[in-house]
Amino acid sequence: MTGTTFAAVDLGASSGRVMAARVGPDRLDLHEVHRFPNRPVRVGGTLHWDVLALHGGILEGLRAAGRDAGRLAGVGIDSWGVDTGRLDADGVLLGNPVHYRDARHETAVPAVHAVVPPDELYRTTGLQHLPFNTIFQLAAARGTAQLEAARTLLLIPDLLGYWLTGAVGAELTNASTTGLLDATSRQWAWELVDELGLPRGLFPPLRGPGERIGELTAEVLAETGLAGPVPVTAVASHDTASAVVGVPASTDRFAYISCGTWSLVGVELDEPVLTEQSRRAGFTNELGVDGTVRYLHNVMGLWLLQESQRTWASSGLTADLPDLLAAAAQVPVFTALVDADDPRFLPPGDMPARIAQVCAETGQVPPQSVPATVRCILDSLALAYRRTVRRAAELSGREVEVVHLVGGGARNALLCQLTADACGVPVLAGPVEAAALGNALVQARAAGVLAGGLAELRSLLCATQEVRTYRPTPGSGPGWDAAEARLGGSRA
Ligand code: ADP
Ligand code: LRH
Repeated sequence: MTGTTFAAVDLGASSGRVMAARVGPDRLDLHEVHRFPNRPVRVGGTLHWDVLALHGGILEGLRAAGRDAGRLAGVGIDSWGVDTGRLDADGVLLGNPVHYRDARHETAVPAVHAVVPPDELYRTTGLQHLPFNTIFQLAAARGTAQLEAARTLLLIPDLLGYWLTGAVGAELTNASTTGLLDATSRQWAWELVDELGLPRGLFPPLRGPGERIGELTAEVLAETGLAGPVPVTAVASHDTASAVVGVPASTDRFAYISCGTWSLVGVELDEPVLTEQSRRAGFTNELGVDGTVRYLHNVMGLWLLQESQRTWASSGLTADLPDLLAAAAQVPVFTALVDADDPRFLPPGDMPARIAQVCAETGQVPPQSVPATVRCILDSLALAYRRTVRRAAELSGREVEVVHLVGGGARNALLCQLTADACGVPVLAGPVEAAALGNALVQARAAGVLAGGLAELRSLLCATQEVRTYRPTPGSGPGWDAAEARLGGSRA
């Protein structure tokens, strides 16, 4: 059977990958042609993304995809949200984009809230308060020479798409992570932009997932050895939005956990939920494809484990993941629990020490070993997933009978089983590369290779992708009820 090959570029906080996706009406195969680390760099006291290295990784990946497929029918890029590059009047990037984990962003929160109170912000933008939302990043940069010189603001996939095509724009699903998009009209929130004293000209025209951005420039064709023309499509450029497209759901009564560096936990809706209750519960209304709303909450995610591994490796302790998980499986459940969403876990640094400190503060004996710390992280994540899935269902009125867990975390069998036990419903784990699959599906539909809505795209996923089912362990429910009550007491 034949198929058409698209390059899906998916940039996560821990690594970037270029996938060659072969797509046809009955076919969807993904082949990883290049993976490269995404390492933030601290310089001059500021944590940056190495965006030129990411561009270099994309070029290398496109070259490999071309070698693999012969001819590429298109390219699409998705990445993490909120962060931006700024172009000057000549269209040149002004400095490296600052990482959302840099501490400077949150310094601007009080100033923004003094102009627009949090409840008003939520009614307009529907975004969970995170101290690094673009709105706060821009406020923190006010008065800097860089922002004065900036003429165009580009989210990361839009910046990389600009380097591939020369065309500027702001893709909608990712624009919905900025805190500057109106969740109801789905346009830039101009009143908010004016109130914050930001120049309207910074914000490029919006484009929807599936719209054509342009074609690879002659320079990119020469660098990659690809034969032109190669169209570049705006996919759901927020990685979480692509991952939600990539959920192999066969019912609309599902919740999802996009489980990578972050765990994005929620449901898919047709309309935003902009109530005060929803704001207080920390739920976001990001946009998805085909007019959907991703009603979700950011759980701190496998960052807790990644950053612990980094700490252990730097002190010479074993940080090999399969070994750590096997050892953690031997530690009894609920030995120590933390609120995974504690904001103190957000910045880079010694994670095991922070976890130990939070345990001590909440009257628990801190984990006494590396496996016990891993177990504390996994139990705490599963508990956060349970709380969030249940709250999302309550606040949105959407029934949930199954949880789809996609992303790198789907490889973590212990976490998947704990999630099924904690949530009390089956967990369907996989695909690991849901974001790249969602990226490829949106491109294929835009190119006319596939037709239909999300249900049709997902039925292709159901027919082609492997999924592993984890059922709740009989009798495990009461333990999780008690754990929730125990943690509830220690939550602020
Ligand atoms: P991101 O897109 O945010 O960079 P990924 O979706 O690639 O994240 O997920 C990365 C995470 O997946 C890792 O931090 C790790 O915890 C988990 N993971 C990857 N491979 C495995 C594995 N073989 N076993 C268990 N967990 C894994
Ligand atoms: C996940 C993600 C998440 C954002 C965060 C900054 O990669 O895009 O949806 O909140 O990164």
